[in-house]
Amino acid sequence: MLIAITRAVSPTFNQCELTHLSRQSIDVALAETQHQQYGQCLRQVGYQVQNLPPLPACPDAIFVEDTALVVEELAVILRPGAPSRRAERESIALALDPYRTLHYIEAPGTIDGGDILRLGKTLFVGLSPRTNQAGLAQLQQILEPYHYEVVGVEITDCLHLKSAVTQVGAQTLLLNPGWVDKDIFPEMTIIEVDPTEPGGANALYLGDVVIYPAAFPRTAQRLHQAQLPLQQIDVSEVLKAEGGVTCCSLIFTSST
Ligand code: CIR
Repeated sequence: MLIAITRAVSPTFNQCELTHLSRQSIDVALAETQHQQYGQCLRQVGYQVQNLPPLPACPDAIFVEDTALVVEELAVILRPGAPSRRAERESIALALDPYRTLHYIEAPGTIDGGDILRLGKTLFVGLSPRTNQAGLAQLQQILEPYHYEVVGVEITDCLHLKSAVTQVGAQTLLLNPGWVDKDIFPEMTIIEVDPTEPGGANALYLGDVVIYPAAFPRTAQRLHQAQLPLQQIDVSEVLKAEGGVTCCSLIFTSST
């Protein structure tokens, strides 16, 4: 069974963390509608969507990706780099507990899930202001028995590694070369974002479908040209909060 864990928009979404963007007013009602459409997209692809209740005390709680890493063998409850986001962990742990054995990143380690790009058995981990070496070392230790390789990656000028690069095909990445070095991925075909759309590197690859923000039409054209099966979606309000399409779900398979 394909599972997607999501979380409803916080009524306090306008108080979200911002690092590289200046604050623009978020229309919370519109964000809710867009979030429902996002959930609908996942359902159409075959995911059973488990939408958790909002956490009003946590403005950024819609971005469930940052709180956990789920692999086949286990789940890791991450420790987000922004202190305002740490209270999101508890309910994510409760939601994942039925599906996986849980491991935890402990202080002083920090990792945001937006910094983890998984390609097969390799996990590339962005060394962003949200993710530190202690967090990376703990992740390595947790995953070593299962033969995952954890590789630290330098990024510049963006929030997370997956702001700069995401998977869009079995052997294809979508990447902003200004934010991450494409030579880190020599075995992959690279599609670069259109230079006028630096924030366009975050796509959600689901095998048969690539969910992609409507806000980046020029980059979308490049993805169409590569014959990737795009499903475009309006996520304008999430983009104002420095989020993207990967951030709003935790995607995994379950045997139960
Ligand atoms: C934050 O700064 O934590 C949120 N406003 C945005 C998090 C986006 N998450 C992600 O890209 N994985």
